[in-house]
Amino acid sequence: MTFPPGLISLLSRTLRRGSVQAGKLVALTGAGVSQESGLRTFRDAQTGLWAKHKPEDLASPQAFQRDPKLVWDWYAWRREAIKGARPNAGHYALVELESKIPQFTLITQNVDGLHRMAGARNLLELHGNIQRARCSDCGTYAETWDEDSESVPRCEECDGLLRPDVVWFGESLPRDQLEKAVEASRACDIFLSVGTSGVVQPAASLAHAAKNNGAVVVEVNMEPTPLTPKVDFFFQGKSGEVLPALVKAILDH
Ligand code: BV8
Ligand code: ZN
Repeated sequence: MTFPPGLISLLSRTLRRGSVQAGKLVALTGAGVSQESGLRTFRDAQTGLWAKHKPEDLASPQAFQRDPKLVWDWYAWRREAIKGARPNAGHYALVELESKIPQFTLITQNVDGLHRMAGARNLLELHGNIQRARCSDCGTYAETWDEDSESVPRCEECDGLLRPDVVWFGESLPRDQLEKAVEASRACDIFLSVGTSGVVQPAASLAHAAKNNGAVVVEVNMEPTPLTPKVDFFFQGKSGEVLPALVKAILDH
C-alpha cells in the first residue's frame, strides 16, 4: 500500500524527533477496528435469538426499564462473543504509534476492551466498557457477578439491578472522558478516524472539531462515510491492513 509522501512527512513530524517539537495526534476508533478480531460491528445484522432486535432498541434505558432480563442477556451474549476475541494488527499498530508519539490520544467508541488488552495507555472509552457492570440504582460498581443466574444479578449494597457500564442511547457520555476527547481533538495536528460510520453523536463531531481547528484529518474505513467528503486523506480498506502499513511508512521515513 502506498501513501502520499506529503502525508508521510507530515505524520513523521509528529514523532519524537530529538528536541524538535513533536506534533499531537488523535485517533478515534469504531466497531470496524474490532471487526478483524471477529466481532460484529454495531451495524452488522445480529444473529440467532438477537436477529429480531435492532441494537439501538436494546441499548437504551427504556429497553432496560421495560425488560431488564432481555437487555442483560443481550450483553451477556456479547461478552461471551468477546471472550475469544483478541486484539488484531490494527489495535497493535495504534499501540506502536502511541509508543513513538509523545502526544497521542486514543478515543474509542468501542466497549469491547480490546484497545486496553492490546496495551493502549492514553485511552478514552467514550461509551464505557461491556466487561464492567454497575448498580442501576446506587451506581456501585460490581467486580464480579453470577453470569449464569436465571435473573439479572443484583447490587450487594442496595439490591438494585446491575446494568452494563456502557452509555446507552439517550444517556450522556462520561463528562471527564468527553471533555478530554473534545480538548484533544481541538488541539491536535492530525486526527485519524478509523473504522467508524461516523453516525453516533457526539463522538462523530470530534473529527469536525479537529478540522475546524486546523488539523489534517485522515480516515481509514471499509467504505466512505458522511465524514469522507471533509477529510484530507481517505484510505479505503481494512484497518488491520492499512494501519500497520501506515505506521511502517511513517517509521521508515
Ligand atoms: C448523548 C454503547 C446527550 C452501548 C453506544 C446530537 C447530539 C447528541 C446526541 C444525539 C445527537 N443526535 C442524535 C443523538 C442521539 C444519539 C445518536 O447519536 N443517535 C444516532 C443513532 C443518530 N446519541 C446519544 O444518545 C448519545 N448520548 O449524546 O447524550 C443526550 C441525552 C439525551 C438526549 C439527547 C442527547 C449516546 C451515544 C452512545 C450510544 N452507545 N455504544 C452498546 O454498545 O451497547 S454507540 C454504539 O454504536 C457503539 O459504541 C458505536 O459507537 C456505535 C456504532 O458506531 P461504529 O462504531 O461506527 O460502528 P458501525 O457499525 O456504525 O460502523 C462500523 C464502520 O466500520 C462501518 O463504517 C464499516 O464500513 C467499517 N468497517 C467494518 N469493518 C471494517 C471497517 N473499517 C475498517 N476495517 C474493517 N475491517
Ligand atoms: Zn446499588
